[in-house]
Amino acid sequence: MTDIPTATDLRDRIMYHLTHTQGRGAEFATVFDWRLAVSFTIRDFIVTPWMAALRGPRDQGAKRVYYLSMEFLIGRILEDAIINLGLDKTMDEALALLDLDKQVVLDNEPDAALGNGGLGRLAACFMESLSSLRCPAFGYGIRYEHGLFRQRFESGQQVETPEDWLNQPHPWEFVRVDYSYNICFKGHVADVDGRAVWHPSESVQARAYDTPVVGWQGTWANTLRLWGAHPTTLFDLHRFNAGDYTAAAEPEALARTLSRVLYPDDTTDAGKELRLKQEYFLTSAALQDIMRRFLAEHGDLALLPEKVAIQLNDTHPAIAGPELIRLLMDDHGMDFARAQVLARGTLNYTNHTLLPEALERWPVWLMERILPRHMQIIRQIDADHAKTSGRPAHVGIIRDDQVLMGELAFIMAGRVNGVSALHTDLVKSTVFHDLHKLHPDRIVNQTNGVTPRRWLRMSNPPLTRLLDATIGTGWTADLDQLRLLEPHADDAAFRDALRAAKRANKVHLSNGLLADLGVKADPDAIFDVQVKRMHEYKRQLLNILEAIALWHRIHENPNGDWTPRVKIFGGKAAPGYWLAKTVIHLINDVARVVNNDPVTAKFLQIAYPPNYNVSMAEDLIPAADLSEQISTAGKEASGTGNMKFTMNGALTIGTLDGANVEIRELVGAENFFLFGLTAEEAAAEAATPGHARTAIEKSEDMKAALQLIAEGRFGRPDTYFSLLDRTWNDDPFLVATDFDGYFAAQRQVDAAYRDGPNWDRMAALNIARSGFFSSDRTIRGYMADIWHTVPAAI
Ligand code: NBG
Repeated sequence: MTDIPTATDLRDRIMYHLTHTQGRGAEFATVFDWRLAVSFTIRDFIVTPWMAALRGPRDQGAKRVYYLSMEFLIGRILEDAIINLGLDKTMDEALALLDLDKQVVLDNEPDAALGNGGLGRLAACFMESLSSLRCPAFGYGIRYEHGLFRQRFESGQQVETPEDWLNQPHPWEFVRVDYSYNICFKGHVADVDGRAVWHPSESVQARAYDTPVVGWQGTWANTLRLWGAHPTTLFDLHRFNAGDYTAAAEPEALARTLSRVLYPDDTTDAGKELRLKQEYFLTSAALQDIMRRFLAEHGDLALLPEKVAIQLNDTHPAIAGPELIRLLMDDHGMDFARAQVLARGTLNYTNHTLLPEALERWPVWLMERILPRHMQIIRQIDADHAKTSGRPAHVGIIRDDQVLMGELAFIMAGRVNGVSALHTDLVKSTVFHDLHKLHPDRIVNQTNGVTPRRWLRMSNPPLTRLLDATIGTGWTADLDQLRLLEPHADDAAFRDALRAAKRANKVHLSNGLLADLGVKADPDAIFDVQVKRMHEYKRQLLNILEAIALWHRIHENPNGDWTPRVKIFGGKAAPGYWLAKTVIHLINDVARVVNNDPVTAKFLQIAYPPNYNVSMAEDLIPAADLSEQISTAGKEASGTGNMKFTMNGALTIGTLDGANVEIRELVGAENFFLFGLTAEEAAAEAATPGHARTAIEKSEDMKAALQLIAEGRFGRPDTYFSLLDRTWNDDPFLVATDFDGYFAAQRQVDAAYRDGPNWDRMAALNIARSGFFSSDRTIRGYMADIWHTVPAAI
């Protein structure tokens, strides 16, 4: 930023917005009024770089990147913007002049929870890095009125309530009534002189709501454009005048449902007509907007691949292939072959999961009904691919009367990428094995990353102060500079300072856990954290069974030399995912018993704060000593929480899965607690009949833990009957086989933690070697290998 204001300037600007934008006098202002006044003040500083970021690429005819995603898990915006603009110190002073408590103001902002988990949070980190790197880009998503549900626990069980972030004015967005597009559904396709003409029978209007995303140092801000659904027909005045108010508002209500709620599941095919409509709504609005801008700037459609790079975040926007072809053919009179070449030169697809239930497929009859013209084009793409690639019959896009969205995305993409080295290898050898053989150059890897501005500088002030003082501030924009810390790992004074920083975060968290949950977390105990969506493959069950087995062992030897530990869980289960909800119930049941057990209380505490979200992650991760990354090998595509923990100085206990593999390689095997089967071994084991029973019979600890649950020591046994039955007889995610290895690795953690200086040394080396996991590195990779773009000039 060029003109840095003084604190009194800032104070005056805040007062101006309080009075003139909020229309409040200071004596009546609520925290909400102050937060909006502060937000508008900060927003003013973003507008100038934002305008420049829109004008510059237009004037220079530069290539733009378009990131299409059904999810952007943004969290709070205000503090991130303050820090990226370099206004943190000045703002502290300004708020002090106004006698305002900064934390109270920041905490007033609701999380923008427009995502489920890793995929959505990755999109948000990418938006920040795109701006920090000055890569001209737009993010396109949906402006859900209700983000991810809120989670409460009632008698230990998850209860969902609607999230309501737009129930109050959202100060960061600008509505663009002039950027509206009709999105059509259903109807029929007529043949007019050999050309297809779609006569849709339904339509809604997509309206743009723009949020600028400012990058580090405030020189650039790209646009996150979220689409809200509005009716295309006005409400029925006749019916209204006749007193039928409900019927009069029907078109409005119908349209609104399209952007009403985020589907609360990122790993199963929702199989719902509304979901397909949402995906098309986003994709069509984005592509119409991209085409409008492109034509205004360039005119010549042949330039499309040179000026436009579109990234499909998973298969959710995979209808983009047929939609772009449709626009080029039906609106611009292009023939199919040429349209397909241009589309393929423009589109790219990121795969985020190998779980079969998460690979989207739509029944042909549904696709035909909702998008009849697109179904025609899909058949054309498939037939053309069969002809040109000589593919075997079983590799088609349409199989068993279903449209396979992964295959469609792959065939329509210039580049397909996985999200970690291991995942990309598995993408090649499993889901897209046949397509990879036909197109051996198409799949590339781009290991995920996270933005160090939010996940270090903003969320971990004690560590940030230590880093700044030790190696300067350059790491913020160039995370590889963390390497400069390495020599300090052997310096006792540095290690003590690192321990003090971690302890400050732990004390802060501990106070919160006591106030909110009544859990007494001793800041000198190991803070052992597993936070992520609740899913069987992520194996929260393994973690809680280990806690039970440990509790049991402490009881056998209550005077033993146990290393105190606080286990912290956080995460939501999809509302219909019964097994995941049972595990939540179990964790809460176990916590209640263990935390109140006078024999074990000083050694083991379990905390499960409800409603895990981005803001909670910002509190938990900096306070963690131990990061639980214990998925069944081969199942977690990458993980991104694992990276956040590492750069905040937590050590990992984990399997060789996703990006854990790369984390371990970089931080060094001696600074990582490894256990468990490899992906290859896990696949073989899962196919072995009776594997779970065999493993349980061999493990005294696991058997004891299961026995205690079955006896009803934590809650009514019938609650857990199915869970136990599945664990003994099925156990597809190999909790039993990996149990003993996990238990042993945890005892290594105990021993390592008791040697404080060595633990701190390992933590320092984890931080020093985590630079690779910046999303700046990831975005540079996409720019070089996939989008072929360069940063804008200053
Ligand atoms: C998730 C994977 C994670 C990965 C994120 C971001 C989906 C479908 N996939 O392992 O499970 O880190 O994507 O790539 O949400």
